[in-house]
Amino acid sequence: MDESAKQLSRLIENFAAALAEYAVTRHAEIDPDLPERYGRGWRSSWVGDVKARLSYLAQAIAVRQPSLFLDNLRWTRTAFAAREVATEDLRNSLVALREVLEAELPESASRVALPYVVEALDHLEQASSRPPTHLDGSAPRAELLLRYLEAVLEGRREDAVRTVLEAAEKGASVRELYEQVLQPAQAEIGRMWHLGEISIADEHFATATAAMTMSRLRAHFPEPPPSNRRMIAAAVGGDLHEIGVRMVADFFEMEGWSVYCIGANVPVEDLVQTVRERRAHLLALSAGTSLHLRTVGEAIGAVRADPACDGVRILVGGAAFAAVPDAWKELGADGYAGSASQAVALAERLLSGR
Ligand code: B12
Repeated sequence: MDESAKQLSRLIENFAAALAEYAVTRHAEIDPDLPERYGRGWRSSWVGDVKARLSYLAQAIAVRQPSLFLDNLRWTRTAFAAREVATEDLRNSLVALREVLEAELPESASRVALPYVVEALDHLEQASSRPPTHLDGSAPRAELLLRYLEAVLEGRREDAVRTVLEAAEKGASVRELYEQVLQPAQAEIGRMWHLGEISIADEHFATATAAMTMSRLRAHFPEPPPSNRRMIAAAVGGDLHEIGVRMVADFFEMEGWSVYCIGANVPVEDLVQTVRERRAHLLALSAGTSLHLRTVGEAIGAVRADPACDGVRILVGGAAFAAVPDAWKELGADGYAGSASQAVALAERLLSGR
């Protein structure tokens, strides 16, 4: 990662609370009706929102991808629209933020940061704001996916789990059930949450059901081929998404690898220590949102800096990379894969030097 981009990214994050306060004050000057329209708590909710936006800006700067900030703005616009918040309010908030960054950041910093905000402002209203569904009637196992999702959304956990287990008993492979049922079901849950169609509680219920289904599918893992490869799978510190990283780990396990999956939210020091102690051939690092991209880069830097970790290959993945699949290069990884099955294929290729 570029050192000056990393420093600016940290600077913005460290001052996000103060910058957000200034930006909200300025927003209310631009639009004096704002407090009245949003009522009690208007200030704290806008400050929270702008603070989050600054964190996304900081991440976009860390990986030097303005499109990432624009992607977050579009994401916010969609979430706002679903909750009847006018895009005009988002635009004014962004205009206020631009002015505050210009006034408060040192000149050398605002020269880098401002184009990100200006580009986002220029393109905010372009492109459809409604994310497409992940349910594709012509996809393999579409009907099973629907039955599983319906049971989850109706709160029938055991029915949901059984639906998938029965398919496994009838011969469906665990790999297919992971990638054709559980993953799109979770993605659809995320889309529905984004659009305000389901609550956080519904998402938590769905995620726990997916985790439970995965655990029960272990009984259906195929006999693995022999392998002497070792891998570690983890999601970086601060990232709470754990299903993806577990899924990746399980795919490697099914290929016979010796797998040490340490799940979500792993601090950098523990990651380095684990790679060192386990003499892993591969480290699979996951990030569920773009809020954790810089940490991915820092974790990779720390592993690379430890001579005892020499030779370990590092793959990155997770929903954070959906909008910036090339960011792995800036972060210093050896590669990126968009799915667990692609991760296995890429790892085999990297380790056999092909
Ligand atoms: C469940 C969930 C949560 C749960 C996670 C709980 C848990 N125990 O895991 C909770 C509630 C904590 C959560 C919180 C947040 N979430 Co969330 N979450 C999800 C959701 C709905 C499902 C995640 C999941 O289980 N996916 C299923 C797995 C199998 O898919 P996957 O992770 O993509 O993994 C596959 C591939 O990506 C790949 N892969 C994954 N890791 C790796 C690693 C390597 C090395 C490789 C090669 C491949 C690879 O292989 C996997 C299998 O094929 C997603 C929606 C989605 N599209 O995924 C949103 C989603 C990821 N979350 C999102 C957001 C915004 C957030 C929050 C910021 C919300 C907020 N404002 O608070 C917070 C961040 C919290 C934090 N600090 O991490 C956004 C991210 C947008 C973005 N691009 O940044 C998403 C996409 C929702 C959406 N549609 O907007 N979330």
